[in-house]
Amino acid sequence: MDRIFSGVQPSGNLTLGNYLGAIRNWVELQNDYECIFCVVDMHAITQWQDPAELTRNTREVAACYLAAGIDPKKNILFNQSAVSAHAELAWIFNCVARMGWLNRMTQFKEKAGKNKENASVGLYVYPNLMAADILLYKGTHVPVGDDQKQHLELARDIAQKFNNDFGKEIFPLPEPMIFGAATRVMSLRDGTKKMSKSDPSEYARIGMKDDADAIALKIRKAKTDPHPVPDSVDGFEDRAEAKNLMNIYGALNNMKLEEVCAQYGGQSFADFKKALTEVAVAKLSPISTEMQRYMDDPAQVDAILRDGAERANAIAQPILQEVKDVVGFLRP
Ligand code: AQP
Repeated sequence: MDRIFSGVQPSGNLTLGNYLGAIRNWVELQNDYECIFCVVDMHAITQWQDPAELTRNTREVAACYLAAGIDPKKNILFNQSAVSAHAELAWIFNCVARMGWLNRMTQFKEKAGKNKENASVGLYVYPNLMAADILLYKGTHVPVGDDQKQHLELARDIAQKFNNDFGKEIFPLPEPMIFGAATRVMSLRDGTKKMSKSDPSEYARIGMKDDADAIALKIRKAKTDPHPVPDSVDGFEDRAEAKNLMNIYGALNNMKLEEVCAQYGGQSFADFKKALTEVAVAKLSPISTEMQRYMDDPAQVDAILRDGAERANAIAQPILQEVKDVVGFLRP
C-alpha cells in the first residue's frame, strides 16, 4: 500500500500557511493512504528553541492535527525525537548526500541569511534528516507545500544514490503531492515572502490559535494597494498582496481564483477584507476551540503521541536493521 509521511515543525505559532499548505490536505488523504504524521521536533532545534516552549509547541502541533480532523487510530501520529531511528538513518544519509547537493538548497540560504557561518550544522543537513524521516518508513508519497519541493527532490536523490551505491533496491523514490490554490500562502505584510511561524511580525500571519478579533485585526491591517479588487486573474501584476488575500479566500472557500475575481471584482479591498474575515473566522474558530480543548488535557495528547511512537517504531526498526545490514554494520 502507498504510504505517506509528512510533518510540521513545532517552531512557533502554527499559521494558516501550515494549515492550508499541509494539515488540511492530510485530513483528506487519511481515507486513501496509510499515513504517518509527525511533529518534527528534531527539525525544529536546527534553530534555537526555548526548551519549555518546544515542549508546549510540540503538543500544540499535535493538538492542531487532531483538531483539524486527523484520526489518531487510523493514522500514526507521533513526535520525531521519540523514535531514535530517525537520527540513526539521518547519520547514514549524512554520509550518502553530497556537499554540492546541500549547497544548492535555497531554504538553508533563506534561513541562515547573511550570517551563514553562524548557522547550526543541523540546519545545513536538515534535508538529510527529512529524507530519513520519509525513507525510514519507505514512504512513497509526501504531501508538502510548494516550498518543500526542493528538499523532496533531494530525498529522491539520496534514495537513488543509496540504492545504486549498495546495488539493492532498498528505498522507493518518494513522490511529492502538492495541492491546489494555497500551496504557498504569503505573508500579510509582504506578498513576496512566505507566511511563516517564525516571522518576527505577528501581523505577517494568521495563527491557528488566533481568535475572531485577532483574525479581523490582522486582515484589516494586511497590506493591499489603493486599487479595487481585480475582476480577472490577469489583473494581479505587481499586486502580490492582493493576490495572496484572494488566494486565501479561495482556498478557505474551495473556490478557484477566477471565481473569487468574478464574485468580488470591482469592489473595494475594505469590503473584500470583511468577506475574508467572515470566512476565515468561520473556518478557523472551530479548529482553535478544539485545539484549546486538547491543550487543556496534555495527558490525552501525550498518550496519543506515545501510542503513535510505538507504532512508528514497530515499522521503522526492521527497515533500519535492513539498512544497517546492507551498509555492513556488524551485529555483534
Ligand atoms: N506559507 C505556507 N504556505 C503553504 N504551505 C506552507 N507550509 C509552511 N508554510 C507554508 C507547509 O507546512 C508544512 C510544515 O512546514 P514546517 O513546519 O516543516 O516548516 P516550514 O515550511 O519552514 O514552515 P514555517 O511555518 O515557515 O516554519 P518556520 O518559520 O519555523 O520555518 C510543510 O509541508 C510546508 O510546505
